[in-house]
Amino acid sequence: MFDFDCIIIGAGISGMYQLMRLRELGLKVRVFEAGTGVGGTWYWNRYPGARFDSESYSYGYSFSQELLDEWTWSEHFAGQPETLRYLNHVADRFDLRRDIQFNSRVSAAHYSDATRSWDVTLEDGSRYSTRFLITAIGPLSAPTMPKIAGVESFTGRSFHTARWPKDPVSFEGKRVAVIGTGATGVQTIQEVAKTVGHLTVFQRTPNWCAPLHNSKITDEEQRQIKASYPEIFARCQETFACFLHTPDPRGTFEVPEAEREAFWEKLYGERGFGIWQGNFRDILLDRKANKALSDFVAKKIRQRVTDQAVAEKLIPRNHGFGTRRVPLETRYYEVYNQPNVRLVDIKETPIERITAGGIKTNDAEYAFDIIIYATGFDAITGSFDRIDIRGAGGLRLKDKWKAGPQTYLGVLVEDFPNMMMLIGPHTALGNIPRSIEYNVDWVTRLIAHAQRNGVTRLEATAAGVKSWTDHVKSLGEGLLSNEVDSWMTGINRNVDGKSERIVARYSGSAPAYRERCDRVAADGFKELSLK
Ligand code: NA7
Repeated sequence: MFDFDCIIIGAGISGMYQLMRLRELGLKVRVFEAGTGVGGTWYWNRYPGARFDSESYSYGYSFSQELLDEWTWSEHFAGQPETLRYLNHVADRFDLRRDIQFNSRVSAAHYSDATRSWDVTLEDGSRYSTRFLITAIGPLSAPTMPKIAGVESFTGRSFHTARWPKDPVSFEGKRVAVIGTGATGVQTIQEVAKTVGHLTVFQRTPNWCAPLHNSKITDEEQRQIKASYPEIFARCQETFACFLHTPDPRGTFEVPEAEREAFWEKLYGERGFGIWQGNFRDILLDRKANKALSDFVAKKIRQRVTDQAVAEKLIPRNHGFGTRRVPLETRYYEVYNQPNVRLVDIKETPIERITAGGIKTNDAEYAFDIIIYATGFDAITGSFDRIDIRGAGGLRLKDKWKAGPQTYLGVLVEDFPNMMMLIGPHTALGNIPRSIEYNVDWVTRLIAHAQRNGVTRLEATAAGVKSWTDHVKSLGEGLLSNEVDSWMTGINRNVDGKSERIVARYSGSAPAYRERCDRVAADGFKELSLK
């Protein structure tokens, strides 16, 4: 009756796994993917230095023991090329490509109540009907260029980090500019600095960065990792945000000062997100605790940067440690000790325009061969906004979410029947593949339930959406991160209408999220409207 039982938009980590699970139900599924290959985030973000900040062995898929046994991560935090190879391996191993249509960007999806189905249109005008629609479009997939005059006039080469070319770009002997110092900018800067002729970093807001401490996985470590996958994933299931790290139960000031400093020293010297996710339980809630930790990290920055005027510029003043996403780095601060690297604070000297030859601030004109825009994404809702999604009665999702997203469990939206979102707004982010696997399994259970019971129209109720949205908002209260502008609070001043903070993500614990969703499923999805 329809072209497909289910259309999935996106062949990243979530779309690939969802395809596998729906095949098991015997459904006819098609994945539409804008890129020429699988991998989503890891397909698009091939900028120099792109790398995991979560331990590789906690990040890969956990659903297949054979896959775990046969894949060998080479580093504690794998670089993008290795991750993309991994995802291609998964696609081959599970024969996924036969149901994925590449080079196919979805431009519109309209629901029809008469047929209880979705009409999906691709950019080339082709159209397909489907009972169910699943968005697997990621929270960070709509890159944004800065609103700066003259971007088009630059005659050298320029790239947004999330649209990096497949062919290598050489920086040798080149004058390179990087705009943006988020997690992406930091990774890019430290890599480009290794070979560049001269590098200029344009920083608007410094971020609190911490050392990644990456290394190759030794044979002995490899043996241990492979033998302990069940424990690794069990641990991820227990922790707050599915990382290997989880908050220390002590409050910052319950611990004597010397011990506190020693604990922070230890965390600063350890791999990964421990200093952010494995710190005292109150560092992201208590202003004084947060200030004490921020002072500790500021001291580290001052120690690592030779020129103290530059160090002061690299220390954030408008937010505390961990209240924005913490970029993990490898000799990032030392980059600024190189004679061929310059930091321009554009709060002091704003960029006026991009010129044919470079960048003009209000006090100087800089010449460049290459400009790199590490300016981030229209996060969380941006990837939805770019598709003309219309639900029952022609209601636009963009209008529905004008004042911020409203969802049921982050998966369903009232008035948008038969549409399910993977890692949509109001879901747990954290160690994303762990959240993805849960999300996909839950959606699969819902579709199986619909199949078994002859349900052809499933929808969140108004009460269900209100209760979940209120819950998500209340969880965000008191969090210092919700008092700060960042992509996590929905701010992107390069996009019209995105300058007011919203509560866009679920900030409770992942175990609590799963418990809530499990209850709904165990209860036969009675909280939904099923017809
Ligand atoms: P982010 O974290 O949103 O960072 C974007 C950076 O670009 C940030 O430093 C911005 O400064 C800067 N930016 C954005 N627009 C401008 C303009 N117009 N002028 C100057 N500077 C600008 O994106 P990332 O890609 O680094 O990271 C996103 C997530 O991907 C990351 O958290 C990981 O989870 C993976 P601002 O801070 O707004 O002043």
